[in-house]
Amino acid sequence: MDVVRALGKRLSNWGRWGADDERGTLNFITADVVRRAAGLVKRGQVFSLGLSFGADGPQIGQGGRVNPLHLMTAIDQKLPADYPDAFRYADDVLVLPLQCATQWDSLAHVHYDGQLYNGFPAATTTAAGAARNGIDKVGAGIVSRGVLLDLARAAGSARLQPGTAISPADLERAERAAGVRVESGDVLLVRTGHLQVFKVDGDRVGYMRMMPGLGLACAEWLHDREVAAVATDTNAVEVIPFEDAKTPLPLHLVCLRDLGLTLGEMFDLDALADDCAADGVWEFLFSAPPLKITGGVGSPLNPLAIK
Ligand code: UVW
Repeated sequence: MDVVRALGKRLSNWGRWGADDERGTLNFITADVVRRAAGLVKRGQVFSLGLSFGADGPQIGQGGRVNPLHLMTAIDQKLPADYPDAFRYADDVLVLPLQCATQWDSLAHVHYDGQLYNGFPAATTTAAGAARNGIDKVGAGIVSRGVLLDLARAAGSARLQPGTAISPADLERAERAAGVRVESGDVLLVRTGHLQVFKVDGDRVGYMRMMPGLGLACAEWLHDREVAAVATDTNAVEVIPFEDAKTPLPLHLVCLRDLGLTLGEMFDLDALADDCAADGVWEFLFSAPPLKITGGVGSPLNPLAIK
């Protein structure tokens, strides 16, 4: 943990946007950034980057995370009131862990040494939810320029192998391959190809337990480039097994708690990557507003990329 503490202290954004800030690096998404992102829509083609929320999702029950339970509460119902007899309706209910499929981790998701991002006490998260840094605090986002870096393609492979730690040099190689540079306020999407372990192989355990991902050294790169949020096609953004077996989820700790950098997980980037490879354009308007779940530490999503 000493490495995490030292790096977190050096890269800390606490106080940068005021003592009450609960948005962290999303503050890099200025009105100018949004205006320029809107200008990237040329063909009007929309890509859904979300997995479906259903019983056949990727979860294996680890840590209490299960796939969604979808129940019908009304089928072919008619209202008892004085509606015309021909009117019928259906209703339903969904029970799900907020982290079960494509999602944002809010800044209340992880902490160490008793403090969340911006120094709020970890004890502000209770059975009632996150009073500080909850996902509801970023309801007006997250819309910006999206940049896709396809690390698998840049490495000349369909998928990076589980346990592959992505370095800043790897990110820059993918930038050069795409002819794009990640800039202040961007949402960075990193494709590893690992989602195919679930989607193509149907191997949920293989998908959820080990994965390629960002190494801890990428935290400084994300900080220097003023990335607003980062998302990948894996369950953890960062590499598992961890680079130091004694320090689990170090990138989560530094990014969420010290930088205030929102993390996105289980994004389906395959169709978008194919399109970007075909037209050579790796930037687009990106929109993935979280649900305003009061005190939520995450939110399920259907992110969109629009080219
Ligand atoms: C944890 O497992 C704590 O986090 P995540 O789902 O964000 O990888």
